[in-house]
Amino acid sequence: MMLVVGLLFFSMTSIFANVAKTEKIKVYGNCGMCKTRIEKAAKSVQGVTKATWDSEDLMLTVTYDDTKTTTLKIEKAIAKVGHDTDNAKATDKTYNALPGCCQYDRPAKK
Ligand SMILES: [Cu+2]
Repeated sequence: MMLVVGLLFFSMTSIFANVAKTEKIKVYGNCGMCKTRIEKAAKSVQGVTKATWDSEDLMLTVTYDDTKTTTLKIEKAIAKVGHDTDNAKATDKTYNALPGCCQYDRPAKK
């Protein structure tokens, strides 16, 4: 009986452990408009439940289901709307199309 309960508990915790993962991703941007754009892009990714970007330290705190998406997918979605991350870069065209106040200093290209 103890073994069954133990096994059940173990399998339940391992399921829950996969449901929501919270990570911080560096996203380059400037202002409140950037914040809205970045958070909207992150939340448009399937599996993302929460996304909050801080314009002070440029960190996006994102909560997602890691069976549905990865941080790289989220970073690519953000790069698509014009914001660089350490693993995904926006195209020059997308970057240049951003409003002037949003044209943040880009990290040096590797
Ligand atoms: Cu902006």
